Amino acid sequence: MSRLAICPGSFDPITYGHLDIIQRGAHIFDEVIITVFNNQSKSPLFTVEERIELLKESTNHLPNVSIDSSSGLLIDYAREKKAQVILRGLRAVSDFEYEMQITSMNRKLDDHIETLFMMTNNQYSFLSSSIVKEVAKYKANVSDLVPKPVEDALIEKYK
Ligand code: COD
Repeated sequence: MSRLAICPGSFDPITYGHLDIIQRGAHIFDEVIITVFNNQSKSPLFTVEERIELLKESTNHLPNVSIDSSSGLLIDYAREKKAQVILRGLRAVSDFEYEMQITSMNRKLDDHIETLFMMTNNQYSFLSSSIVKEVAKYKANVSDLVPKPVEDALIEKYK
């Protein structure tokens, strides 16, 4: 049976931390779908369409990875796609409480879909989309934090 993982997130924008999790997931699963959701508690810099485009440009070297978006519940989306796994990254203890909350709720809604966590690579443990946007806003160099298309898009946004 073919193994499908959903990698959900805001991806506003994708960073090398996200990409690391996606690449490692792509080695384990037959197929990975990166799904952009609008996290209600965040006000995004990039539109969903822009985030999708940046994700496509940053993952076009990964043949078993595709990009999608959804405005519904993650668990409904995963069920509809017949995914076995929801793949998430964990950076630090500070991520844990939030992740535990949404994982517990998702399991209550559907206990057949497993949430799998991957520890971040040490070099990206400090990295978040918010920090990248903060740094880019003040025109500092973000080339070692995000893929090139994202770097260009950030420069354009904050021109
Ligand atoms: N290293 C490793 N992993 C990282 C790094 C890094 N440097 N940075 C981020 N990540 C991981 C995150 O831990 C996460 O797993 C993934 O990458 C995406 O991160 P973000 O920040 O882009 O995405 P989030 O956390 O804002 O995504 C939240 C969701 C959109 C998944 C959530 O809000 C959701 O499920 N929304 C849909 C509605 C729903 O079902 N809500 C839950 C009801 S219980």
